Amino acid sequence: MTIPMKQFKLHKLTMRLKNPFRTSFGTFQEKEFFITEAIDYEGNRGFGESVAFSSPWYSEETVMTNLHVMEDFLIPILKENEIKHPDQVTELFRPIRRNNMAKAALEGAIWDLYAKRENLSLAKALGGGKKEIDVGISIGIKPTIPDLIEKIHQFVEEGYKRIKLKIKPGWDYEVLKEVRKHFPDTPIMADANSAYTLNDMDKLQQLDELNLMMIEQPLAHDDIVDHAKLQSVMKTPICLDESIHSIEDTKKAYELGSCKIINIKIGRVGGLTEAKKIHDFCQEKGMEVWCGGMLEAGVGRAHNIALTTLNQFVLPGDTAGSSQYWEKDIIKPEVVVENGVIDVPERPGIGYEIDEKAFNHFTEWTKNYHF
Ligand code: OSB
Ligand code: MG
Repeated sequence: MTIPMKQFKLHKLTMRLKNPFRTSFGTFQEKEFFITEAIDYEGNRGFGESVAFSSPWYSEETVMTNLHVMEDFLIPILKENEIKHPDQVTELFRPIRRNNMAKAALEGAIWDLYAKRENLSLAKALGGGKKEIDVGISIGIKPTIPDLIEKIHQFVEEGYKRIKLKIKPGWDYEVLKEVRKHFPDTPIMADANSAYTLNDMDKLQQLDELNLMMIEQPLAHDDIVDHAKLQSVMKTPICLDESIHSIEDTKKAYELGSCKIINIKIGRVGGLTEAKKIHDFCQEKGMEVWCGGMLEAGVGRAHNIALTTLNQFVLPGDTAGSSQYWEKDIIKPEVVVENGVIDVPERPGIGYEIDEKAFNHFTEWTKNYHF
């Protein structure tokens, strides 16, 4: 059995977040991205989403490098090779260095197409068993502490299972301390997006007082050595995000003791197959994982939900409901969170349909690649 691919499409979309999302490295509001579409001879359509941002702040990839790499290198590889199972795609793409978000965008569409052809939900195709998943929410840096407290109240009320707060030098210990006073028992974590160095050791160690679930990526985006030094003197678990691009990175971080928790993002690690490998390794070692977010539209959100059904995703992820981000999402139904839980769809593939009207509204152009 092969997956006989007739055509690939790249759809370029632009959507606008309801509210600006502020991190230590910059503020997001316009979101440009690609929806990838893999089509077979029977008319089945598999969808993926590219998660790179417009500027190379989070990682070196951008929307435009994704286009260049997909169009000039990755799609030609798919054209030349017969694919039996989506697991092969990672291997086929291996000669192309990094560019993991570009790879994941295409691999995701092939996984969805594969699952639809097999009449399986993407969650089942990946080996996931959960019927529902727990989710938290990530809150950006706010103008004032009262603004932040109000937001947290709202999300705790809505039932989100944990609150993640973005921090940076000048918006850290004092803010978190005040938040803790208002929410003594809420599961709270902090994400620094690489805003600190080992020179800030004292400041970071102070966070140990606040009973945080974890601190995400406090140090450099490409470091695993300094994180090990920091973890050895901190009680709060360190979670790595930016530093982990592969199963190899995961093994090294584990051996060095650079973190106790891993945030798995499908785009950052080059696709669902690699994400699953990281998951399996962490499960074997007893390291907890959760699924991160990249302010995705509905297709990317659906992929995150399917991945999170694997057992070692024991901590709530960042895949909040569609309506937290968008006036209108591109899928139907939209992703709905009730009491901090998403019901995993059982329909074939990603389990959500493209809302053609909304999709066309946000699509700037589409390119076709015939196989
Ligand atoms: O570090 O997880 C991150 C948003 C943009 C870039 C990086 C990150 C984030 C988030 C939000 O924390 C995740 C989401 O809600 O999709
Ligand atoms: Mg992060």
